[in-house]
Amino acid sequence: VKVKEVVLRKLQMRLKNPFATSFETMQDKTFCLLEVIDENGNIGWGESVASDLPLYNEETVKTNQHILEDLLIPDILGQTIGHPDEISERFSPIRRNNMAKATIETAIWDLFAKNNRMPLSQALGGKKKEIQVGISIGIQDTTKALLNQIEGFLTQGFRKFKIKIKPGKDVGVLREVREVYPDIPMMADANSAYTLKDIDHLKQLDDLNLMMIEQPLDHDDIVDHAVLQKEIRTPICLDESIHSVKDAMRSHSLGSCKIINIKIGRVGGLTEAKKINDYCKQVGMPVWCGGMQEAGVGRAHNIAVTTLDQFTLPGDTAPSSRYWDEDIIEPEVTMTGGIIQVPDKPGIGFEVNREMLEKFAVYEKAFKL
Ligand code: OSB
Ligand code: MG
Repeated sequence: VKVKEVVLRKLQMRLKNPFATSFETMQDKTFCLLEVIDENGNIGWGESVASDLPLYNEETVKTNQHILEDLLIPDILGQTIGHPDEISERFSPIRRNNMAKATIETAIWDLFAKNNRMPLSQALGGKKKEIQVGISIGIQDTTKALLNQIEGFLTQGFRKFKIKIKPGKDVGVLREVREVYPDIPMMADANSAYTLKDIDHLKQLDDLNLMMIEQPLDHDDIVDHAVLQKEIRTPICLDESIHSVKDAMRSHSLGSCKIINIKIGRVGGLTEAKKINDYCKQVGMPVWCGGMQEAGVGRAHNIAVTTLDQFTLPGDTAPSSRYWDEDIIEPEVTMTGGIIQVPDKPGIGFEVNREMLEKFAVYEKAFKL
């Protein structure tokens, strides 16, 4: 792959409904979308999962723009890249900024797969032809509203129900849901809303037959999580705390979690995601693909990575209609009975709809040799 031109766009899209977590309520989403063009005129796409405010991690749309425009784009422009696995090594002197790095890295994976006329899933070594899909449900004002949401998503066939929680909207709410739905595959995501002072409170989750609790403690912690995991039976799944395969190794040896949520952006790209897949397979730790309310390009990369063999649990890869009236890709991602078919076209397997780019772009800058 020889990189001839890169176009950075910022897109602003309105979510169908506001989405509430323990750290924010999001209605409008701004994100960076990267188009990487090679000497043959092939195009690769990458979508950043950073948003306006640094509330999930430290990155934002503006820090992405800085890192991409001033450092990463100039670094790859004009370069010939033999294999996308080289990119993460190449970017490693720059600390963190994993979401910015993943934006380019994923675009180059797409380009690499297209140049080799193979689906991205296959280029990554993924074998699944279809993937199981779960749904992430934001914090609702009332339990009745939550039950209504679950009912609708059950009808659509989702295979895992992840319910966002925070102090005051946790054990009681989940208990009511369990009474109505004794058997659904259910889990909770706290997005770091608790501390070790809440151990006795969190122990009550053990009666609810949850698949896991995601990131109950600090975003940067793997020590307290190990303490908590010894006290509760419910498996802990780490999200925010895992940025690399080394973090996965350390968390495994400390006993900080039993499951890992892999987000391509958070770990700096597909090569690192693959490494985590391979390590977790070795030690028997299940993984699944997390979501960041991506538009179609990000979701397409998520579908591809989910085809790797250790992604044994349904991911947060709900179809386009979950968040968007109009998505930026064609065809939209669709789901039947909780299953998404993995595309068999080259690269991410979806086309970007240029009309939608026109409609949603609030910024565009081209970088040429
Ligand atoms: O913690 O997984 C999370 C969305 C924004 C930030 C963090 C998270 C989430 C989700 C949404 O849970 C999952 C999805 O994309 O549907
Ligand atoms: Mg999470």
